[in-house]
Amino acid sequence: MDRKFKRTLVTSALPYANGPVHIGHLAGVYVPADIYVRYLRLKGEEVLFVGGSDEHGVPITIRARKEGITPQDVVDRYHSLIKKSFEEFGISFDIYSRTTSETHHKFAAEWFRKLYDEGKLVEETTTQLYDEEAGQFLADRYVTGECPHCHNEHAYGDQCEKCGRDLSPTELINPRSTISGSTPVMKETKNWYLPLNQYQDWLKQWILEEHKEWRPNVYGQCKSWLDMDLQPRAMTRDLDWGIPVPVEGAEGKVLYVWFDAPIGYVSNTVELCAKDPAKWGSWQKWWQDDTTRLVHFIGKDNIVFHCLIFPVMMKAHGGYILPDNVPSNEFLNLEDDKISTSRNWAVWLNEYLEEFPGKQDVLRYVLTANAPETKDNNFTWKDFQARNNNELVAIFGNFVNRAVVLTHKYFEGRVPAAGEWTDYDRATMDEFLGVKATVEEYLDAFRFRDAQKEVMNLARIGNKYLADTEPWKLAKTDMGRVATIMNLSLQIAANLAIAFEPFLPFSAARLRRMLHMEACRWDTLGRTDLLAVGQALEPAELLFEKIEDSVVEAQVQKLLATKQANEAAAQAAGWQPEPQAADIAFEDFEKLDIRIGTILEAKPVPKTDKLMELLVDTGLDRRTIVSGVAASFTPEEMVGRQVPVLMNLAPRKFRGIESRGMILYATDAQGKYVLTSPAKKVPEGSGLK
Ligand code: B3M
Ligand code: ZN
Repeated sequence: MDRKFKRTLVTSALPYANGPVHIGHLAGVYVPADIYVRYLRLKGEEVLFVGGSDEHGVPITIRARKEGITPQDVVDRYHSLIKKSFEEFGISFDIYSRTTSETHHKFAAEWFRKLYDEGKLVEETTTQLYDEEAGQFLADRYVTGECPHCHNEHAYGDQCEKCGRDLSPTELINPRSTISGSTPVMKETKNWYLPLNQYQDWLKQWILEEHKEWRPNVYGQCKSWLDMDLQPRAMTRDLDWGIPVPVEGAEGKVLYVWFDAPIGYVSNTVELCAKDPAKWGSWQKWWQDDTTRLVHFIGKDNIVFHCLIFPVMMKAHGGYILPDNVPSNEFLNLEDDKISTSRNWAVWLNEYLEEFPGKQDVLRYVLTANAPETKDNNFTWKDFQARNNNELVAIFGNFVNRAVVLTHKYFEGRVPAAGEWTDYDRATMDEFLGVKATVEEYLDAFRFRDAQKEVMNLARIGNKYLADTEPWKLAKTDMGRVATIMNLSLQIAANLAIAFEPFLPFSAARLRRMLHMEACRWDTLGRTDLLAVGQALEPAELLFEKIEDSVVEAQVQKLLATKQANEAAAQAAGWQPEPQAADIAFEDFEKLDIRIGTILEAKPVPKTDKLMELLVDTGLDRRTIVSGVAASFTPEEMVGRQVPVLMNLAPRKFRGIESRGMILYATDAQGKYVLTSPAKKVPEGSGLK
């Protein structure tokens, strides 16, 4: 750590309490943050890891309205679900609180009030869409209408989901309120703005000059914002869910969610320090003392808020330290497709644990191995399986297992004393020593995937050492040599228990129990005396188990089903009925003889994939009808059904089969046929009138 710093404060983005968390969240923010704080703690540094749920904002109110419950119900449900998921995955927050807490409401309101009193906010009146029936201004998502670009009728006030363009609610053609369905009117409203423009030069100096070391994606995004003229941004909203604006005449207004959410990092610290001041000291020590180093872990869509807006809020308030770094990740895709909550295209953490109980570390490992650190990355179930089977099982797990099993076999489960090292032993240990420095270098630079790869290399070194020295062959002739090999192998295993702790905390803890290691300190990494001679080991236990093809195949099938459901829904949304046909005379209608018949037999016509040969009881006769529906139904679905038959269609031949008449079906949005039957059974041959 840089000398001027004495401690590190790590924050990770506060997820919206609007749905469960998925692998994208974990990969982008929480696993890297957790690796980092575990590493610092292992080094004995003073560190505080703050998390919490973001419980305000419009999407929460929309979900509540949709489900007919209150926003408080929504956030209560998801806050506990999210908190539980994080605990289960070993994300080791020192505090995980929520922005609906009393402490937070008070703290955020005071912050706003201070800026207001000191004239640091700009008051402005604008006209916005207003729902007169509901008596409420409409946030962007509360307005729908026709997209001016692609003419999708269901575009939202901020975005058209069909063509993907950003919109403003006033651009919509025929805007409608989603609350009452009425047409909104334009109405004046007063809000308070943070004049980002006044801080532009300061931001340029601070980021573009003084933080060139930030990740290129973060620095680049900041630069593109700062190359444009920053605009004042409204810090209040006309909404009834959030923290009331603490100013006279601001009834019905709340703080903008992005004003209060980052303050949540501070108020959660306030809450923790009040709870246990002996352990944590004052919250000011963490936020207002420039010997504290602040690091924000976030996803790339949060960069502007953490690098520009929150720093301006802190600067305007005064007294606060600024982030030293903002390691932000790109996005993780799932099976080559963007993760999406609304399309249910995700692996939800709670579901994962139901299907892979006890396999938290496997997911942590795979997500770090594919961490989207410099570009968007992809999660696939095949890769998940391969990394588990070929790396965790075959390298790390296998090595540890062999080391412990052989020690039980030859030395009654006690660490044997090493004799003289050979050159090969020495070369192995030298290779091993280099790993520590490399892992540290990567972790200090927030390069977690490279760091984890190095640690896995350590296990590889151990595995190779055992394979090359083959102690099981020496056991008959040279037990002295076997003792040395097993001693060194166990020391390598003990090193792995330390080095993997930030990445795979559950497996590392199990390994430490197996080896009876009490201490786990980073600075002992690389030593070959971590386990004392004579120390007893627990019986060997497998750290990882193979994942079979059928298991990942089931996951792929589950996603496939989601995809099909999504496609069907999308087609249904875009489906348009055919325009009405030209008028016909009643006499023309009377010419059609349509009756109900029962399908007696059905069989596909050989060498076609479309045609089905049906035998139908029409009441007048039993006749053959050929129908082009083989892609829509199986014979079993058809036999026994009553269907409308157009009786007097002139006979036609299909593949040599004479078809007399035609069966009538409905079609769904995908163009598939749907059987249509009378609501109750009727006699065969009864006419449709
Ligand atoms: N709630 C946004 C997000 O999940 C958000 C982060 C707040 S961090 C202060 O993208
Ligand atoms: Zn559009």
